[in-house]
Amino acid sequence: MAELSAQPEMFVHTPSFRKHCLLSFDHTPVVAAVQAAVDLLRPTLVSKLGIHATMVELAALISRSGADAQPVHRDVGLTGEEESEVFTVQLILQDTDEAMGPLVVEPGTHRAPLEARPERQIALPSPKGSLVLFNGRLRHCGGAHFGGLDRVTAYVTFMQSKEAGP
Ligand SMILES: O=C(O)CCC(=O)C(=O)O
Repeated sequence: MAELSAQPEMFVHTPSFRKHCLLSFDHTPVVAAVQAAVDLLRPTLVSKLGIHATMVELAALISRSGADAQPVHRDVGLTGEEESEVFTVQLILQDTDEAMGPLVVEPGTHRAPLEARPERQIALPSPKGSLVLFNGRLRHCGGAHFGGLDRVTAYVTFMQSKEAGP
């Protein structure tokens, strides 16, 4: 498989010990795995985003021992103004335990006003092959990587098309 080449730091929060790599056709096995994940989740994605949703990012994210937790953030809905719905499908490419800094989410915050204080955070350690689907308005972050193997995920993000509607 082609070597993954890191993108400029602007693509990832807290870039130290993290690499963000846009995926291309050179990365056939990963792209095929993401395609299979999307096929599986297609009914849900279509119900949330409509049939005309567009893919806005296809990438891999690698975090290494030493990576700090990212600031908790939303991918969209930052202003409180109405924005297109966005969903991300994350594919976990190897067994990921708590120490490897899995995705951390604040459940329900995709529906909460921006100023609301979240009630709880949960980390999502996951076995290889797991899929995580989340709303881009959800408050989340990559956790701190305290040691062990690199954590590698691939993900694809889709955005509702405003013109066509759901
Ligand atoms: O590490 C993760 O799973 C999430 C990463 C993330 O939210 C980001 O880089 O914006």
